[in-house]
Amino acid sequence: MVASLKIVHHKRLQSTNSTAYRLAQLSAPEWTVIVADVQTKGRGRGRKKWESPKGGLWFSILLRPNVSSAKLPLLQFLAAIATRKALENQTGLSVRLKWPNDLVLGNAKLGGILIESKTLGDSVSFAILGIGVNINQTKSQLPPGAVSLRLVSRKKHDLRTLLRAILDQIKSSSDDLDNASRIMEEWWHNCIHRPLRVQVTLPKGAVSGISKGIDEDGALLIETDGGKIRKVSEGSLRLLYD
Ligand code: BT5
Repeated sequence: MVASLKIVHHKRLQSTNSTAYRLAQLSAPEWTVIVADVQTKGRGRGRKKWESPKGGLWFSILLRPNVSSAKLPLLQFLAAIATRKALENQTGLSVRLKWPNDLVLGNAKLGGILIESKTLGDSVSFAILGIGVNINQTKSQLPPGAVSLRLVSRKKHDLRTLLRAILDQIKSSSDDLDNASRIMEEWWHNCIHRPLRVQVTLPKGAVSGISKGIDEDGALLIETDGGKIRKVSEGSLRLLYD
């Protein structure tokens, strides 16, 4: 039996992930959800900034999954497929996925997912699942390469309804964490670079080739020009159209 959702709404926060992380350390129950209308220090991976003006959906879910820390990357993929499905069901728009953590509409970035966690050896003390989706922003409120639901559907969407739909979808699929191959199959099925030519910029250097799939630990498999399969665990991916 999973606990019920507790949604805590703020007008303005630095980052919903930071607030959720602090609450987790203070023993807040899992499925506490922190939402903010505006984030003043929204974060992406590494030191990247996440633009979070009013009009988008910025929230973090506190989870205490009973899995080994090796399974944490799966949570990000599970969240991506659940968010994708909820958005598509609610809007009829075709939301797709890009490795490792992007939600994409057309060729532009609609949203992203940021997992932060505290682990004790092999076990997970808690995980913060941060999700950002551009909903009602106009073009001038979006960074280059980004899109909002409104830009494509040409209408405004109700943030609360979308939040509820995403949370319900994540909650009802959270037991699937035991089924890594199913999560990865569904993720790959909705991936925009399946199987296309890509380049992944790594912390050091870059790898290019045909993206062939994702491993159960979340790594991307790339077939390089020499025919070898390279396993890439982190980096930024772009599609190559040559
Ligand atoms: C992500 O990082 O895509 C994860 C974003 C997670 C944001 C949520 S909002 C709620 C929670 N609280 C937080 O503080 N964060 C989470 P990454 O893959 O590193 O992408 C970051 C890059 O996306 C930036 O360097 C920009 O190029 C681009 N970007 C920034 N803001 C954007 C936006 N609103 N829409 C689309 N792209 C954006």
